[in-house]
Amino acid sequence: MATKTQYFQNVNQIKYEGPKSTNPFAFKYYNPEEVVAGKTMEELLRFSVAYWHTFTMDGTDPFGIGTMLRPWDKFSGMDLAKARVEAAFELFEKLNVPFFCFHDVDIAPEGNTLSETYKNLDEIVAMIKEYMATSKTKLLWNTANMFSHPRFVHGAATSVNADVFAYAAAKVKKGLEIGKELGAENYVFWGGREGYETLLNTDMKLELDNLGRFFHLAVDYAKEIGFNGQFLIEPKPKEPTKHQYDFDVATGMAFLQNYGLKDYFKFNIEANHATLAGHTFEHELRTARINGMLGSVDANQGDPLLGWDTDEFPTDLYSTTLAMYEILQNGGLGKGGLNFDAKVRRGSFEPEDLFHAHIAGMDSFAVGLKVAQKLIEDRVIEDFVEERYSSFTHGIGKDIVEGKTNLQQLEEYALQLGEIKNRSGRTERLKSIINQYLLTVVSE
Ligand code: XUL
Ligand code: CO
Repeated sequence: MATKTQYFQNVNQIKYEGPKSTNPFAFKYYNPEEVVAGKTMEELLRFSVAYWHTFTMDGTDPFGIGTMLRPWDKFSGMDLAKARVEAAFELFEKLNVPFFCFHDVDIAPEGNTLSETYKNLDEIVAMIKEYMATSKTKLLWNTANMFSHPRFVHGAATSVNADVFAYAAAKVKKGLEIGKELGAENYVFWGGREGYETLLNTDMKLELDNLGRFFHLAVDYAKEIGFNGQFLIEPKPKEPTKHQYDFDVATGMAFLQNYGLKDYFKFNIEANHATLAGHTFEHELRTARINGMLGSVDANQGDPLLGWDTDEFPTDLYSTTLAMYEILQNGGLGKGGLNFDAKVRRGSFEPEDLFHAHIAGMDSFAVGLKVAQKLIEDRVIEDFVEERYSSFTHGIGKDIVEGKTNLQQLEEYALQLGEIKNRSGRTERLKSIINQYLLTVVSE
């Protein structure tokens, strides 16, 4: 049997070696088999590699051309697409990740016609399926790229041009077929150009109605072909459009409710999109969680000094802790996972940087998981919050919560009140406790 081409010859299987290890190619905190909260880390964290950032992104930025050294770049066209599949499964296996994600255009080049594009996709999907048959790595989700090609200049489902709507629909139809073929756990919609530049040339109502129609068509087709993946909307407030319709979880929820779609969708929450919307990562996770709509996560982080979607690998332990707190309180992610929608910096251009980046991200979420679990086990936040809201468990508070009062009764109650006493929210105390837990878990 011919030996497989090795694209990452310098890197062997990445194993857990513990916090004292100085081996750059080892996990220090992510131990896939370790049981936390009754499940293994692998089952709870469900890590996923993003095909686009790891195998197709070349480091281009608005001021310069690509910098990435990728051994598969000696090929072009379909040969390049095939080499990327080989490289991808080598990396998945060496990192021991259970999932990956892709856009249609990441895995196969677009042809001159839609039929040619389909042909290319079919060939690569068959190859991926063959690799998946002997690999543990499954497809977390796939999606259609409906924002890069010039035809999507005015959007896809919200385009001014009905031909573009039809073309986008065809891409999603194909995407659902691919998702079914490869057993995808979810199907994602990120509305890259589903928004507007200026209201001066925009029929906002028609665009939103069309977006609602588009999602219904997808839901109907999924039912028709028996695709059982969870539909996910990935909110983002802006970039590339000035105003994106899926601004944040709350806006997305209102949209889904308006168009009768709420039962068919959950959210894929990306940390850097949350911060672009002026929220914290944990705010978006909480908003989705308390509404039963937390589906999956694009695990990355932004940079407050830059302010755009920098898609950095997540290394901020405070943020991974608060994120894992939400995820654990959600009872895990179900069909979702932690997808590293993250790219190595332009200066980190060597192939091995892809491993350093994923190891950093996986270790950071493993720490977050352990700290969050300990906080929950000790009921640090729960007890504090329960006590803080205790006025709603008896007397007038209980009546309010149970809907047993009205404005007149509340007025009578208020009139006989003396001086109202409030208690401290203890923000700083709570933050210092979180630091204590973080430092204890990390040094254990
Ligand atoms: C863009 C982004 C996308 C989606 C999938 O900001 O996050 O990569 O995750 O289209
Ligand atoms: Co994303």
